[in-house]
Amino acid sequence: MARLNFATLADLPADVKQPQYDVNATTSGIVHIGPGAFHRAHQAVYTDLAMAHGGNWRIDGVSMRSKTLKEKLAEQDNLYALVVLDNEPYTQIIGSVNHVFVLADDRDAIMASLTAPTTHIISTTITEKGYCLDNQGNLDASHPDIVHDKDFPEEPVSAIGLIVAALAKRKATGTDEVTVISCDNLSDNGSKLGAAVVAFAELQDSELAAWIKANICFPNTMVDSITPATDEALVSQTSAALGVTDEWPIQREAFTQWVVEDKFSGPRPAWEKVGVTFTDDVHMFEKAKLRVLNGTHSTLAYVGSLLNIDTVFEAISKPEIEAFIRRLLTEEILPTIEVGDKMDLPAYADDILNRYHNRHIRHMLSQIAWDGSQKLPFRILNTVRDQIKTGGSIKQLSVPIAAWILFIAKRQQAGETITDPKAEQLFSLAKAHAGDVTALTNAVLDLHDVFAELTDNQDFRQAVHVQVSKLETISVENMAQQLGEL
Ligand code: CS2
Repeated sequence: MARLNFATLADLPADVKQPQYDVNATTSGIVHIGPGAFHRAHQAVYTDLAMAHGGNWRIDGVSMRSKTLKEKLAEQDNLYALVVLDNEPYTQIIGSVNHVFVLADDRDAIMASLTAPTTHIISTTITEKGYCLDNQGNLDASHPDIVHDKDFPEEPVSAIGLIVAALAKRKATGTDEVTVISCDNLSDNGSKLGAAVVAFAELQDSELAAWIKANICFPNTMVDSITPATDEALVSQTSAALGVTDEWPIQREAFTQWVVEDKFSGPRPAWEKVGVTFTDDVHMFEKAKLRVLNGTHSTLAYVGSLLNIDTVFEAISKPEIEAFIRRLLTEEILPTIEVGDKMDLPAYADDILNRYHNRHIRHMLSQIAWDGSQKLPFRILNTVRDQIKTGGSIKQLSVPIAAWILFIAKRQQAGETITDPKAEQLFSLAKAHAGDVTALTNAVLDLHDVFAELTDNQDFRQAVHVQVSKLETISVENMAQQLGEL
């Protein structure tokens, strides 16, 4: 079968949407660090649509480690299919990715792109762990990658180090019209990225740090679209439907949302013309999304794993689980989110649960379960803190924490792995306390770099222990009682 590329675009089925601009005649204007599935389903799609309104905004992707994306897309002119799986499915060819670089092999090309006067956006989807932050959300100067980049600033291995190296060169050449945009699921993502970049620059050159603070904007954003990982089934189904081979299509739900703080230090694509919301206050949107969607996602991931459930759809389709998620939202998550009259929060939560009921999407709980030590602080623990501050209940918020601890124990005892920067430490605790979940719970709650001051909060610790003892014996048969009692 022929390959998806510029030459075969004309042969695609008529109902496949295609770029509405001359892709070949358009050059790069964005460098994106971490061009994974979410980026290619979200920002790269908005940018593809925006280029129909003019401008040179194609994207040079920078893979910090994996070579796979570069290899697979290189064979197809960096084109790929976006497959929207919903009640009204469609397929759209995305042309916005211009180059894919790999840090280890393409440093010169990456730096040339980052510092080009025509590059006006540097964006990131590097996941929570990519920011190298401590438990207070500040740059962790002791992080191995940060230590390396301080010693070898010309050969950075962290996104923070790479951005600072690029900004240093842009300061020297006077090409300051660039905005750095975080597209990750952190609270105050742009502010945290900017502070980490300035803090790292300060370690080397206080004048550079001052210049960055004065000249470069780091807008906060909220990003949202459920994007399951690409699997072999998607590759074969998409290639069959297109009639040409696409080695790396992307699947996504129809819903997509991007809210961006209107704070730029240079030009940007006409994103407002394709549905992106620009506002002065992203905070409400990102708090609602992180806590309502990502908080319940992580809860489903760990509770579902204890019940041997594979997907979001299967988990939310169990009435006992949906009833628990609704109680968790109504009683302990929604009360922590101030929206005034700007948002109908209960309706927002209902919409998100309806999205979970999308039977066309196989969103693996095992994918959502990755990086719990990095995700739970933003998705659950900040909500716990707010509830404690107001004297609210944390009984049900303790469930995802308890389920995460049991998830670790279960995976370790089964000889399976977990994806988490702290996997080795977590597994060593699980091994040391095998068969003693009380001791394991105490050991995990003692992890100050995850729980910060909650480590010493006895009410929180007790609440987690209570849920551990209930969830330890949870099963599909008794989950109504175990979850209903919570
Ligand atoms: C998910 C997110 O994998 C996960 O942790 O919770 O990727 C989620 O699908 C997106 O934030 C939805 O916008």
